[in-house]
Amino acid sequence: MEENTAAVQTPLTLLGLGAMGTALARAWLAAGHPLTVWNRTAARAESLGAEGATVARTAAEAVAANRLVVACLLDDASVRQTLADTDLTGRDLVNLSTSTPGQARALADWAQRRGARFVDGGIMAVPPMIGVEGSGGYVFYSGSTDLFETHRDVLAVPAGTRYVGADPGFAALHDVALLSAMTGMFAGVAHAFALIRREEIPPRDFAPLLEGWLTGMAPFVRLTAAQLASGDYVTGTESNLAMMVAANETLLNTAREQGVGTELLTPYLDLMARRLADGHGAESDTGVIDLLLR
Ligand code: FVH
Repeated sequence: MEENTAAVQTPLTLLGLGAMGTALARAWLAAGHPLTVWNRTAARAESLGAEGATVARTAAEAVAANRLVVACLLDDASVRQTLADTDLTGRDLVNLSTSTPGQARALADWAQRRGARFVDGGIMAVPPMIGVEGSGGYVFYSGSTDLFETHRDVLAVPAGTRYVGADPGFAALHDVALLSAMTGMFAGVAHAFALIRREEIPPRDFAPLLEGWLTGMAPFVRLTAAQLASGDYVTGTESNLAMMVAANETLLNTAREQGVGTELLTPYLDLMARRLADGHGAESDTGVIDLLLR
């Protein structure tokens, strides 16, 4: 993250002052960047006005104020609504609102047709991590390389930056891929806590065991990547599908014994069983990925 220095003071506009937008605004103000803000509900901009931001009355006025315009709004629809009556000619638009890759690509097309350069971003952080050195938070960016290079320093103020390519959909794709993996992990965690829920196992004692196990298992993603790259799902496999599918019966039976639903487990276990039935027992579960592709 940038030092609080007068040397780099790119003026910019921020549209959207929700929890994330407000955190971004405070980080840029703290770093000395002249900031114009706009929010649909004007009252949310008042405190930032008192902290040094210029508060625009309309989105059009905010966009007109600076070349660099950042949107951090609820979703794609709110970005479209907000930008509908603005003049984007000559603007560098950075969209940090969560979107699908398709929405990001369509927005990029739309913005470019209106005379703007465009970069999409996927924020891998929660508001308390924004502007905090060493928090580990970062933002995936993709789209116009020129825009990203021009504004790399100011974009690095709130959180680290990872530029993942000229395709404007790639930031959203990376973002959603990581969020989807996290969702699967949360599902597994919910099931694990449900298994012990009625026993005299304090969740607080169980939590460090769970954390340690998940941390220990995380590097397996590198084996998956290596197998996908080579197309060989056997080499490097230590726990093969035949063994895992057999063990899955114990997972399901334990859930039944504990009076716990299996709905969080069965979608994945069913795919493993299908892959085994297709004759891939010596492989790891990397082949499940191929079953998912439609
Ligand atoms: N907060 C988080 O933990 C996550 C971390 C990862 C990234 N997400 C994404 O960031 C976008 C903004 O999230 P947020 O936390 O700021 O969200 P809210 O606090 O709910 O604020 C939403 C803002 O969007 C404005 N808004 C909503 N609908 C419209 C609309 N139709 N037209 C104009 N503005 C709209 C809303 O305005 P208001 O309700 O105050 O008038 C807020 O400024 C988001 O994509 C997350 O997925 C955050």
